[in-house]
Amino acid sequence: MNKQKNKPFTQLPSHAKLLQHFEKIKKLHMRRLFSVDPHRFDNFSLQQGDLLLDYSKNRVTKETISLLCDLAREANLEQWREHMFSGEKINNTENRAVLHTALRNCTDKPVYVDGKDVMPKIGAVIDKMQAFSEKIQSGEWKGFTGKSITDVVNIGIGGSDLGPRMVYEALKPYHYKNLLLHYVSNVDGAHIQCVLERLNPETTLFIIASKSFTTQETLSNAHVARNWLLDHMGQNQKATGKHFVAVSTNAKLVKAFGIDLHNMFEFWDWVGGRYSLWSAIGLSIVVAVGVDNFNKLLLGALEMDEHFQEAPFEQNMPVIMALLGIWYNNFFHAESYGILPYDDFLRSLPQYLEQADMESNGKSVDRYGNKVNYATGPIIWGTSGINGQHAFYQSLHQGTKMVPADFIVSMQTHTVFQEQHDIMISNVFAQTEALMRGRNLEETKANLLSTGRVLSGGDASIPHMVFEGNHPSNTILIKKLSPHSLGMLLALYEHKIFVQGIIWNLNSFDQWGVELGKQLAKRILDDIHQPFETTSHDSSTNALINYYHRTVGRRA
Ligand code: G6Q
Repeated sequence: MNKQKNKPFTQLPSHAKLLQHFEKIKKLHMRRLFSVDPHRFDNFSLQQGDLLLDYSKNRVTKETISLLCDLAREANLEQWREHMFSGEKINNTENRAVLHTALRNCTDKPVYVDGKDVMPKIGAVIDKMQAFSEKIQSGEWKGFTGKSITDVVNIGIGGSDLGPRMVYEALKPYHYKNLLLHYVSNVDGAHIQCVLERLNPETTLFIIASKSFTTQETLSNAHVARNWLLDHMGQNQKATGKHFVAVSTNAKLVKAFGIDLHNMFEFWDWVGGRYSLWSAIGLSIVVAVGVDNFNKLLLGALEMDEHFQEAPFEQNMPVIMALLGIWYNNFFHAESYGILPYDDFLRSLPQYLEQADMESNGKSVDRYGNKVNYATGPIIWGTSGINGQHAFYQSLHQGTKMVPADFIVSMQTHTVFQEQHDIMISNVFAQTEALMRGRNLEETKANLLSTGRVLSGGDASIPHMVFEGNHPSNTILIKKLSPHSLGMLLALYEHKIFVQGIIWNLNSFDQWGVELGKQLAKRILDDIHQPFETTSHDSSTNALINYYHRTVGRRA
Protein backbone atom coordinates (compact mmCIF):
# COMPACT_ATOMS: atom_id res chain seq x y z
CA MET A 1 0.00 0.00 0.00
CA ASN A 2 2.91 2.35 0.56
CA LYS A 3 1.82 5.11 -1.73
CA GLN A 4 4.89 7.27 -1.40
CA LYS A 5 8.32 5.98 -0.60
CA ASN A 6 9.98 8.23 1.93
CA LYS A 7 13.63 9.13 1.49
CA PRO A 8 15.88 8.84 4.52
CA PHE A 9 15.12 11.99 6.49
CA THR A 10 18.76 12.98 6.36
CA GLN A 11 18.29 13.55 2.61
CA LEU A 12 15.37 15.93 2.99
CA PRO A 13 16.02 19.62 2.22
CA SER A 14 15.07 20.72 5.74
CA HIS A 15 17.58 18.37 7.28
CA ALA A 16 20.43 20.24 5.63
CA LYS A 17 18.93 23.54 6.78
CA LEU A 18 18.55 22.19 10.29
CA LEU A 19 22.20 21.15 10.35
CA GLN A 20 23.25 24.70 9.46
CA HIS A 21 20.83 26.14 11.97
CA PHE A 22 22.11 23.76 14.64
CA GLU A 23 25.66 25.07 14.16
CA LYS A 24 24.36 28.58 14.77
CA ILE A 25 22.40 27.91 17.91
CA LYS A 26 23.96 24.86 19.54
CA LYS A 27 25.74 26.91 22.18
CA LEU A 28 22.98 29.41 22.79
CA HIS A 29 21.95 29.38 26.43
CA MET A 30 18.25 29.20 27.25
CA ARG A 31 18.77 31.99 29.78
CA ARG A 32 19.45 34.24 26.86
CA LEU A 33 16.40 32.99 24.97
CA PHE A 34 14.23 33.84 27.97
CA SER A 35 15.84 37.23 28.51
CA VAL A 36 15.33 38.38 24.91
CA ASP A 37 11.74 37.19 24.75
CA PRO A 38 9.55 38.00 27.75
CA HIS A 39 6.72 36.09 26.05
CA ARG A 40 8.70 32.92 25.55
CA PHE A 41 6.26 30.85 27.57
CA ASP A 42 3.33 32.12 25.48
CA ASN A 43 5.24 31.51 22.28
CA PHE A 44 6.36 28.02 23.20
CA SER A 45 3.45 26.42 24.97
CA LEU A 46 0.28 24.69 23.85
CA GLN A 47 -2.93 23.86 25.58
CA GLN A 48 -5.38 21.18 24.58
CA GLY A 49 -8.22 20.22 26.86
CA ASP A 50 -6.86 19.06 30.20
CA LEU A 51 -3.22 19.22 29.11
CA LEU A 52 -0.78 22.07 28.89
CA LEU A 53 2.59 21.55 27.26
CA ASP A 54 5.25 24.08 28.19
CA TYR A 55 8.13 23.53 25.80
CA SER A 56 9.75 26.92 26.31
CA LYS A 57 12.63 25.36 28.28
CA ASN A 58 14.06 23.81 25.15
CA ARG A 59 17.08 24.84 23.10
CA VAL A 60 15.00 26.07 20.23
CA THR A 61 14.02 29.31 18.54
CA LYS A 62 11.00 29.98 16.34
CA GLU A 63 13.20 29.19 13.37
CA THR A 64 14.08 25.77 14.84
CA ILE A 65 10.41 24.89 15.20
CA SER A 66 9.59 26.12 11.75
CA LEU A 67 12.41 24.07 10.16
CA LEU A 68 11.44 20.99 12.16
CA CYS A 69 7.83 21.34 11.01
CA ASP A 70 9.09 21.57 7.42
CA LEU A 71 10.97 18.34 8.02
CA ALA A 72 7.74 16.66 9.11
CA ARG A 73 5.97 17.94 6.00
CA GLU A 74 8.77 16.72 3.75
CA ALA A 75 8.53 13.30 5.43
CA ASN A 76 4.88 13.20 4.26
CA LEU A 77 3.59 13.10 7.80
CA GLU A 78 0.09 14.25 6.81
CA GLN A 79 -0.27 11.38 4.35
CA TRP A 80 1.09 8.74 6.72
CA ARG A 81 -1.22 9.99 9.45
CA GLU A 82 -4.13 9.63 7.06
CA HIS A 83 -2.99 6.12 6.14
CA MET A 84 -2.94 5.09 9.79
CA PHE A 85 -6.34 6.53 10.71
CA SER A 86 -7.98 5.15 7.58
CA GLY A 87 -6.87 1.57 8.20
CA GLU A 88 -4.23 1.15 5.49
CA LYS A 89 -1.76 -1.61 6.22
CA ILE A 90 1.12 0.56 7.35
CA ASN A 91 2.58 -2.28 9.42
CA ASN A 92 4.17 -3.56 6.23
CA THR A 93 6.27 -6.39 7.67
CA GLU A 94 3.18 -8.02 9.17
CA ASN A 95 0.77 -6.76 6.50
CA ARG A 96 -1.52 -5.26 9.13
CA ALA A 97 -3.50 -2.11 9.61
CA VAL A 98 -2.72 -0.08 12.73
CA LEU A 99 -6.02 0.94 14.24
CA HIS A 100 -5.81 1.47 17.97
CA THR A 101 -7.42 4.82 17.09
CA ALA A 102 -10.57 2.98 15.90
CA LEU A 103 -10.95 1.55 19.41
CA ARG A 104 -11.61 5.04 20.75
CA ASN A 105 -13.52 6.33 17.76
CA CYS A 106 -16.60 7.25 19.81
CA THR A 107 -18.13 8.97 16.77
CA ASP A 108 -20.43 7.85 13.98
CA LYS A 109 -17.61 7.61 11.48
CA PRO A 110 -17.00 4.13 10.08
CA VAL A 111 -13.45 2.73 9.95
CA TYR A 112 -12.71 0.17 7.29
CA VAL A 113 -10.29 -2.73 7.26
CA ASP A 114 -10.29 -4.71 4.01
CA GLY A 115 -13.49 -2.92 3.02
CA LYS A 116 -15.41 -3.80 6.21
CA ASP A 117 -16.43 -1.34 8.89
CA VAL A 118 -14.86 -2.51 12.16
CA MET A 119 -16.86 -0.19 14.41
CA PRO A 120 -19.83 -2.53 15.05
CA LYS A 121 -17.62 -5.32 16.36
CA ILE A 122 -15.66 -2.91 18.55
CA GLY A 123 -18.95 -1.73 20.06
CA ALA A 124 -20.14 -5.30 20.60
CA VAL A 125 -16.99 -6.18 22.57
CA ILE A 126 -17.34 -3.10 24.77
CA ASP A 127 -20.95 -4.10 25.50
CA LYS A 128 -19.75 -7.57 26.44
CA MET A 129 -17.02 -6.13 28.68
CA GLN A 130 -19.60 -3.94 30.36
CA ALA A 131 -22.03 -6.81 30.99
CA PHE A 132 -19.24 -8.98 32.39
CA SER A 133 -17.76 -6.31 34.63
CA GLU A 134 -21.18 -5.38 36.00
CA LYS A 135 -21.78 -8.99 36.94
CA ILE A 136 -18.45 -9.10 38.75
CA GLN A 137 -18.99 -5.79 40.53
CA SER A 138 -22.55 -6.54 41.58
CA GLY A 139 -21.63 -9.99 42.88
CA GLU A 140 -23.95 -11.67 40.37
CA TRP A 141 -21.03 -13.62 38.89
CA LYS A 142 -20.45 -16.49 41.27
CA GLY A 143 -17.42 -18.70 41.59
CA PHE A 144 -17.69 -22.48 41.50
CA THR A 145 -18.70 -22.72 45.15
CA GLY A 146 -21.33 -20.00 44.81
CA LYS A 147 -19.36 -17.11 46.25
CA SER A 148 -18.97 -13.66 44.66
CA ILE A 149 -15.64 -12.52 43.25
CA THR A 150 -13.38 -10.37 45.43
CA ASP A 151 -10.10 -10.56 43.48
CA VAL A 152 -9.32 -10.47 39.78
CA VAL A 153 -5.89 -11.49 38.49
CA ASN A 154 -4.79 -10.33 35.03
CA ILE A 155 -2.22 -12.76 33.67
CA GLY A 156 -0.39 -11.29 30.68
CA ILE A 157 2.95 -9.80 29.73
CA GLY A 158 4.32 -6.92 27.66
CA GLY A 159 1.48 -5.12 25.94
CA SER A 160 -1.01 -7.41 27.66
CA ASP A 161 0.21 -6.25 31.07
CA LEU A 162 2.01 -2.91 31.08
CA GLY A 163 -0.84 -0.78 29.70
CA PRO A 164 -3.72 -2.12 31.80
CA ARG A 165 -1.56 -2.27 34.93
CA MET A 166 -0.37 1.31 34.52
CA VAL A 167 -3.93 2.56 33.91
CA TYR A 168 -5.23 0.54 36.86
CA GLU A 169 -2.68 2.20 39.13
CA ALA A 170 -3.23 5.64 37.63
CA LEU A 171 -6.99 5.48 38.19
CA LYS A 172 -6.84 4.31 41.78
CA PRO A 173 -9.14 7.10 42.99
CA TYR A 174 -11.81 5.69 40.63
CA HIS A 175 -11.61 2.06 41.75
CA TYR A 176 -14.60 0.12 43.01
CA LYS A 177 -13.82 -0.57 46.62
CA ASN A 178 -15.17 -4.12 46.73
CA LEU A 179 -12.70 -5.57 44.23
CA LEU A 180 -8.95 -5.94 44.16
CA LEU A 181 -7.01 -6.35 40.93
CA HIS A 182 -3.64 -8.08 40.64
CA TYR A 183 -1.28 -8.29 37.70
CA VAL A 184 0.99 -11.26 37.09
CA SER A 185 3.47 -11.08 34.21
CA ASN A 186 6.79 -12.57 35.25
CA VAL A 187 7.43 -16.24 34.61
CA ASP A 188 9.56 -16.23 37.75
CA GLY A 189 7.35 -18.32 40.03
CA ALA A 190 7.87 -15.77 42.78
CA HIS A 191 5.49 -13.40 41.05
CA ILE A 192 2.47 -15.67 40.87
CA GLN A 193 3.24 -17.34 44.18
CA CYS A 194 3.25 -14.03 46.03
CA VAL A 195 -0.09 -13.13 44.47
CA LEU A 196 -1.80 -16.50 44.94
CA GLU A 197 -0.78 -16.96 48.55
CA ARG A 198 -2.92 -13.95 49.48
CA LEU A 199 -6.00 -15.12 47.55
CA ASN A 200 -8.97 -17.36 48.14
CA PRO A 201 -9.59 -19.58 45.09
CA GLU A 202 -13.32 -19.54 45.74
CA THR A 203 -13.50 -15.78 45.18
CA THR A 204 -10.73 -15.26 42.60
CA LEU A 205 -11.20 -14.81 38.87
CA PHE A 206 -8.39 -14.92 36.32
CA ILE A 207 -8.24 -12.94 33.10
CA ILE A 208 -5.78 -14.60 30.73
CA ALA A 209 -4.75 -11.71 28.49
CA SER A 210 -2.80 -12.78 25.45
CA LYS A 211 -3.27 -11.61 21.90
CA SER A 212 -1.62 -14.73 20.48
CA PHE A 213 -2.45 -17.11 23.34
CA THR A 214 0.93 -18.70 22.66
CA THR A 215 3.16 -16.56 24.89
CA GLN A 216 5.25 -18.90 27.01
CA GLU A 217 5.28 -16.79 30.18
CA THR A 218 1.54 -16.12 30.13
CA LEU A 219 0.53 -19.67 29.30
CA SER A 220 2.87 -21.05 31.94
CA ASN A 221 1.37 -18.74 34.58
CA ALA A 222 -2.14 -19.55 33.36
CA HIS A 223 -1.47 -23.26 33.90
CA VAL A 224 -0.11 -22.60 37.39
CA ALA A 225 -3.26 -20.62 38.20
CA ARG A 226 -5.54 -23.33 36.85
CA ASN A 227 -3.74 -26.05 38.81
CA TRP A 228 -3.97 -23.92 41.95
CA LEU A 229 -7.69 -23.51 41.41
CA LEU A 230 -8.33 -27.17 40.62
CA ASP A 231 -6.28 -28.30 43.63
CA HIS A 232 -8.75 -26.37 45.77
CA MET A 233 -11.81 -27.56 43.85
CA GLY A 234 -11.20 -31.30 44.01
CA GLN A 235 -9.91 -31.33 40.41
CA ASN A 236 -13.41 -30.58 39.14
CA GLN A 237 -12.70 -29.25 35.63
CA LYS A 238 -16.00 -27.36 35.61
CA ALA A 239 -14.51 -24.88 38.05
CA THR A 240 -12.33 -23.42 35.26
CA GLY A 241 -15.38 -21.98 33.51
CA LYS A 242 -16.37 -20.00 36.60
CA HIS A 243 -12.91 -18.66 37.37
CA PHE A 244 -11.22 -18.07 34.01
CA VAL A 245 -11.94 -15.69 31.16
CA ALA A 246 -9.69 -14.84 28.23
CA VAL A 247 -8.81 -11.81 26.14
CA SER A 248 -7.35 -12.87 22.84
CA THR A 249 -7.46 -12.95 19.06
CA ASN A 250 -7.02 -16.73 19.09
CA ALA A 251 -10.33 -18.49 19.82
CA LYS A 252 -8.95 -21.92 18.97
CA LEU A 253 -6.26 -21.88 21.64
CA VAL A 254 -8.53 -20.23 24.19
CA LYS A 255 -10.97 -23.10 23.75
CA ALA A 256 -8.18 -25.65 23.93
CA PHE A 257 -7.17 -24.17 27.29
CA GLY A 258 -10.68 -24.91 28.56
CA ILE A 259 -12.19 -21.45 28.53
CA ASP A 260 -15.74 -21.20 27.22
CA LEU A 261 -15.79 -18.91 24.17
CA HIS A 262 -18.69 -17.01 25.74
CA ASN A 263 -16.07 -15.90 28.24
CA MET A 264 -13.58 -14.79 25.63
CA PHE A 265 -13.25 -11.11 24.80
CA GLU A 266 -12.07 -10.62 21.29
CA PHE A 267 -9.73 -8.17 19.63
CA TRP A 268 -8.02 -8.15 16.27
CA ASP A 269 -4.66 -8.32 14.55
CA TRP A 270 -4.82 -4.62 13.68
CA VAL A 271 -4.40 -3.78 17.38
CA GLY A 272 -0.71 -3.89 18.26
CA GLY A 273 0.12 -5.38 21.67
CA ARG A 274 1.64 -2.22 23.11
CA TYR A 275 -1.28 -0.17 21.73
CA SER A 276 -3.95 -2.51 23.04
CA LEU A 277 -5.07 -1.15 26.39
CA TRP A 278 -8.00 0.51 24.58
CA SER A 279 -9.24 -2.89 23.41
CA ALA A 280 -10.51 -5.89 25.36
CA ILE A 281 -7.00 -6.00 26.84
CA GLY A 282 -8.42 -3.20 29.00
CA LEU A 283 -10.93 -5.63 30.55
CA SER A 284 -9.22 -5.44 33.95
CA ILE A 285 -9.53 -1.64 33.77
CA VAL A 286 -13.27 -1.91 33.10
CA VAL A 287 -13.63 -4.33 35.99
CA ALA A 288 -11.74 -1.94 38.28
CA VAL A 289 -13.31 1.40 37.35
CA GLY A 290 -16.48 0.58 35.39
CA VAL A 291 -17.35 1.05 31.76
CA ASP A 292 -18.29 4.73 32.14
CA ASN A 293 -14.79 5.57 33.26
CA PHE A 294 -13.32 3.37 30.54
CA ASN A 295 -15.40 5.30 28.01
CA LYS A 296 -14.05 8.55 29.42
CA LEU A 297 -10.52 7.19 28.92
CA LEU A 298 -11.44 6.47 25.30
CA LEU A 299 -12.96 9.93 24.89
CA GLY A 300 -9.81 11.54 26.21
CA ALA A 301 -7.76 9.61 23.68
CA LEU A 302 -10.25 10.59 20.96
CA GLU A 303 -9.79 14.26 21.84
CA MET A 304 -6.05 13.84 21.34
CA ASP A 305 -6.58 11.86 18.12
CA GLU A 306 -8.67 14.70 16.73
CA HIS A 307 -6.17 17.30 17.84
CA PHE A 308 -3.38 15.30 16.21
CA GLN A 309 -5.34 15.04 12.96
CA GLU A 310 -6.52 18.63 12.81
CA ALA A 311 -4.06 21.02 14.43
CA PRO A 312 -1.40 22.62 12.24
CA PHE A 313 2.00 21.11 13.00
CA GLU A 314 3.20 24.27 14.75
CA GLN A 315 0.34 23.92 17.26
CA ASN A 316 0.14 20.17 17.37
CA MET A 317 1.22 18.73 20.72
CA PRO A 318 2.35 15.26 19.62
CA VAL A 319 4.06 16.69 16.54
CA ILE A 320 5.94 19.31 18.55
CA MET A 321 7.02 16.76 21.17
CA ALA A 322 8.18 14.37 18.48
CA LEU A 323 10.15 17.06 16.67
CA LEU A 324 11.83 18.22 19.86
CA GLY A 325 12.84 14.61 20.48
CA ILE A 326 14.34 14.44 16.99
CA TRP A 327 16.17 17.72 17.55
CA TYR A 328 17.95 16.27 20.57
CA ASN A 329 18.33 12.72 19.27
CA ASN A 330 19.68 13.53 15.81
CA PHE A 331 21.30 16.94 16.16
CA PHE A 332 22.51 17.11 19.78
CA HIS A 333 23.01 13.31 19.78
CA ALA A 334 21.29 12.83 23.12
CA GLU A 335 20.98 9.09 23.61
CA SER A 336 18.32 8.87 26.24
CA TYR A 337 15.09 10.53 27.24
CA GLY A 338 13.66 10.90 30.73
CA ILE A 339 10.04 10.41 31.75
CA LEU A 340 9.56 11.97 35.16
CA PRO A 341 6.04 11.92 36.57
CA TYR A 342 5.18 14.08 39.55
CA ASP A 343 2.06 12.16 40.47
CA ASP A 344 2.46 8.95 42.38
CA PHE A 345 -0.48 7.39 40.57
CA LEU A 346 1.58 7.67 37.38
CA ARG A 347 4.53 5.79 38.82
CA SER A 348 4.35 3.03 36.18
CA LEU A 349 4.14 5.44 33.26
CA PRO A 350 7.92 5.38 32.60
CA GLN A 351 7.89 1.60 32.37
CA TYR A 352 4.88 1.65 30.07
CA LEU A 353 6.53 4.22 27.81
CA GLU A 354 9.77 2.27 27.75
CA GLN A 355 7.90 -0.40 25.87
CA ALA A 356 5.67 1.89 23.83
CA ASP A 357 8.62 3.90 22.56
CA MET A 358 11.56 1.51 22.48
CA GLU A 359 9.70 -1.45 21.01
CA SER A 360 8.25 0.88 18.37
CA ASN A 361 11.27 2.91 17.35
CA GLY A 362 14.31 0.99 18.63
CA LYS A 363 15.16 -0.21 15.12
CA SER A 364 18.12 -0.06 12.78
CA VAL A 365 16.54 -0.86 9.43
CA ASP A 366 13.97 1.38 7.82
CA ARG A 367 10.52 0.26 6.69
CA TYR A 368 11.97 -0.81 3.36
CA GLY A 369 14.62 -3.00 4.97
CA ASN A 370 17.58 -0.65 4.50
CA LYS A 371 20.07 -0.18 7.29
CA VAL A 372 19.74 3.35 8.64
CA ASN A 373 22.75 5.59 9.13
CA TYR A 374 21.21 7.85 11.75
CA ALA A 375 20.09 7.40 15.33
CA THR A 376 16.53 6.17 15.85
CA GLY A 377 14.58 5.83 19.09
CA PRO A 378 16.31 6.93 22.28
CA ILE A 379 16.63 4.94 25.48
CA ILE A 380 13.55 5.81 27.50
CA TRP A 381 13.87 5.72 31.23
CA GLY A 382 12.53 7.34 34.35
CA THR A 383 10.81 7.02 37.64
CA SER A 384 8.71 9.10 39.96
CA GLY A 385 10.37 12.51 39.71
CA ILE A 386 10.43 13.38 43.37
CA ASN A 387 12.21 10.11 44.22
CA GLY A 388 14.54 10.64 41.29
CA GLN A 389 15.60 13.98 42.75
CA HIS A 390 17.17 12.08 45.62
CA ALA A 391 18.75 9.51 43.34
CA PHE A 392 19.89 10.38 39.82
CA TYR A 393 19.11 14.09 39.32
CA GLN A 394 22.72 14.88 40.27
CA SER A 395 23.66 13.55 36.87
CA LEU A 396 20.90 15.48 35.11
CA HIS A 397 22.17 18.73 36.61
CA GLN A 398 25.93 18.26 36.50
CA GLY A 399 26.69 15.14 34.49
CA THR A 400 28.25 15.13 31.03
CA LYS A 401 25.29 13.63 29.17
CA MET A 402 22.37 15.49 27.73
CA VAL A 403 19.13 13.96 28.95
CA PRO A 404 16.05 15.78 27.67
CA ALA A 405 13.08 14.94 29.84
CA ASP A 406 9.34 15.31 30.26
CA PHE A 407 8.15 16.45 33.68
CA ILE A 408 4.52 15.35 33.99
CA VAL A 409 2.58 17.01 36.75
CA SER A 410 -0.99 16.85 38.02
CA MET A 411 -2.26 20.22 39.21
CA GLN A 412 -5.03 19.01 41.49
CA THR A 413 -4.45 16.25 43.95
CA HIS A 414 -6.84 13.40 44.67
CA THR A 415 -5.60 13.31 48.25
CA VAL A 416 -6.46 15.45 51.24
CA PHE A 417 -2.81 16.38 51.72
CA GLN A 418 -2.70 19.79 50.02
CA GLU A 419 0.53 20.92 51.71
CA GLN A 420 2.32 17.79 50.52
CA HIS A 421 1.04 18.53 47.05
CA ASP A 422 2.30 22.13 47.19
CA ILE A 423 5.73 20.85 48.24
CA MET A 424 5.80 18.46 45.31
CA ILE A 425 4.70 21.15 42.87
CA SER A 426 7.33 23.57 44.16
CA ASN A 427 9.94 20.88 43.61
CA VAL A 428 9.05 20.12 40.03
CA PHE A 429 8.97 23.77 39.02
CA ALA A 430 12.29 24.29 40.82
CA GLN A 431 13.87 21.38 38.97
CA THR A 432 12.99 22.57 35.49
CA GLU A 433 14.02 26.11 36.38
CA ALA A 434 17.35 24.87 37.77
CA LEU A 435 17.97 22.67 34.76
CA MET A 436 17.30 25.56 32.44
CA ARG A 437 19.03 28.43 34.29
CA GLY A 438 21.78 26.64 36.13
CA ARG A 439 23.91 28.78 38.45
CA ASN A 440 27.02 30.46 37.13
CA LEU A 441 30.24 31.17 39.02
CA GLU A 442 29.26 34.66 40.12
CA GLU A 443 25.89 33.51 41.35
CA THR A 444 27.49 30.60 43.16
CA LYS A 445 29.88 32.93 44.96
CA ALA A 446 27.12 35.37 45.79
CA ASN A 447 25.03 32.53 47.13
CA LEU A 448 27.88 31.37 49.37
CA LEU A 449 28.49 34.88 50.65
CA SER A 450 24.82 35.26 51.49
CA THR A 451 25.10 32.21 53.72
CA GLY A 452 27.94 33.89 55.63
CA ARG A 453 30.75 31.87 54.09
CA VAL A 454 34.09 33.65 53.73
CA LEU A 455 35.49 32.99 50.27
CA SER A 456 39.20 32.60 49.74
CA GLY A 457 40.72 32.86 46.25
CA GLY A 458 41.64 29.20 46.06
CA ASP A 459 38.41 27.71 47.40
CA ALA A 460 38.46 24.38 45.57
CA SER A 461 34.87 23.49 46.34
CA ILE A 462 33.33 26.34 44.34
CA PRO A 463 33.48 24.71 40.88
CA HIS A 464 31.54 21.79 42.31
CA MET A 465 28.66 24.12 43.12
CA VAL A 466 28.38 25.65 39.67
CA PHE A 467 25.51 24.49 37.44
CA GLU A 468 25.88 25.08 33.73
CA GLY A 469 22.16 24.80 33.10
CA ASN A 470 20.84 24.76 29.51
CA HIS A 471 19.37 21.29 30.08
CA PRO A 472 16.16 20.96 28.07
CA SER A 473 12.83 19.81 29.43
CA ASN A 474 9.13 19.79 28.65
CA THR A 475 6.59 20.32 31.37
CA ILE A 476 3.23 18.66 30.85
CA LEU A 477 0.58 19.93 33.22
CA ILE A 478 -2.53 17.83 33.71
CA LYS A 479 -5.44 19.67 35.30
CA LYS A 480 -6.39 16.63 37.31
CA LEU A 481 -5.55 13.01 36.68
CA SER A 482 -8.83 11.48 35.51
CA PRO A 483 -9.83 8.84 32.96
CA HIS A 484 -10.26 11.58 30.38
CA SER A 485 -6.95 13.37 30.97
CA LEU A 486 -5.10 10.06 31.21
CA GLY A 487 -6.57 9.04 27.84
CA MET A 488 -5.32 12.29 26.36
CA LEU A 489 -1.87 11.85 27.85
CA LEU A 490 -1.42 8.30 26.59
CA ALA A 491 -2.64 9.12 23.09
CA LEU A 492 -0.27 12.11 23.09
CA TYR A 493 2.68 9.77 23.58
CA GLU A 494 1.38 7.22 21.08
CA HIS A 495 1.22 9.89 18.41
CA LYS A 496 4.57 11.35 19.38
CA ILE A 497 6.07 7.90 18.81
CA PHE A 498 4.21 7.58 15.49
CA VAL A 499 5.52 10.92 14.21
CA GLN A 500 9.09 10.04 15.11
CA GLY A 501 8.73 6.67 13.40
CA ILE A 502 7.56 8.39 10.22
CA ILE A 503 10.47 10.82 10.22
CA TRP A 504 12.98 8.07 10.92
CA ASN A 505 11.27 6.05 8.18
CA LEU A 506 10.56 3.08 10.46
CA ASN A 507 7.77 0.58 10.80
CA SER A 508 6.90 1.46 14.42
CA PHE A 509 4.39 -1.37 14.68
CA ASP A 510 6.39 -4.57 14.45
CA GLN A 511 8.87 -5.95 17.03
CA TRP A 512 11.11 -8.50 15.36
CA GLY A 513 13.83 -7.69 17.87
CA VAL A 514 12.11 -9.77 20.54
CA GLU A 515 12.07 -12.97 18.46
CA LEU A 516 15.65 -14.22 18.57
CA GLY A 517 15.79 -14.42 22.35
CA LYS A 518 12.46 -16.29 22.40
CA GLN A 519 13.77 -18.88 19.92
CA LEU A 520 17.02 -19.40 21.77
CA ALA A 521 15.21 -19.73 25.09
CA LYS A 522 13.21 -22.65 23.67
CA ARG A 523 16.40 -24.35 22.57
CA ILE A 524 18.09 -23.74 25.91
CA LEU A 525 15.06 -25.05 27.79
CA ASP A 526 15.46 -28.29 25.82
CA ASP A 527 19.13 -28.36 26.81
CA ILE A 528 18.22 -27.76 30.44
CA HIS A 529 15.90 -30.76 30.31
CA GLN A 530 18.67 -33.03 28.97
CA PRO A 531 20.56 -35.27 31.40
CA PHE A 532 23.93 -34.70 29.69
CA GLU A 533 26.41 -31.81 29.48
CA THR A 534 25.49 -29.10 26.99
CA THR A 535 28.11 -28.49 24.30
CA SER A 536 26.17 -27.02 21.40
CA HIS A 537 26.51 -23.30 22.23
CA ASP A 538 29.45 -20.96 22.68
CA SER A 539 31.66 -21.71 25.67
CA SER A 540 30.05 -19.07 27.84
CA THR A 541 26.47 -20.22 27.24
CA ASN A 542 27.46 -23.89 27.61
CA ALA A 543 29.21 -23.16 30.89
CA LEU A 544 26.27 -21.15 32.24
CA ILE A 545 23.79 -23.93 31.42
CA ASN A 546 26.04 -26.59 32.92
CA TYR A 547 26.78 -24.50 36.00
CA TYR A 548 23.03 -24.05 36.49
CA HIS A 549 22.60 -27.79 36.37
CA ARG A 550 25.33 -28.47 38.87
CA THR A 551 24.05 -25.75 41.19
CA VAL A 552 20.50 -27.02 41.30
CA GLY A 553 21.72 -30.60 41.53
CA ARG A 554 20.17 -31.90 38.32
CA ARG A 555 23.41 -33.39 37.02
CA ALA A 556 26.34 -34.93 38.76
C1 G6Q B 1 3.72 -5.54 22.02
C2 G6Q B 1 4.35 -6.79 21.86
C3 G6Q B 1 4.48 -7.63 23.10
C4 G6Q B 1 3.25 -8.47 23.42
C5 G6Q B 1 3.63 -9.53 24.43
C6 G6Q B 1 2.49 -10.40 24.82
O1 G6Q B 1 3.51 -4.76 21.13
O2 G6Q B 1 3.78 -7.46 20.80
O3 G6Q B 1 4.82 -6.90 24.23
O4 G6Q B 1 2.22 -7.66 23.89
O5 G6Q B 1 4.67 -10.31 23.91
O6 G6Q B 1 1.96 -11.03 23.72
P1 G6Q B 1 0.59 -11.77 23.79
O7 G6Q B 1 -0.46 -10.75 24.10
O8 G6Q B 1 0.39 -12.39 22.44
O9 G6Q B 1 0.69 -12.78 24.87
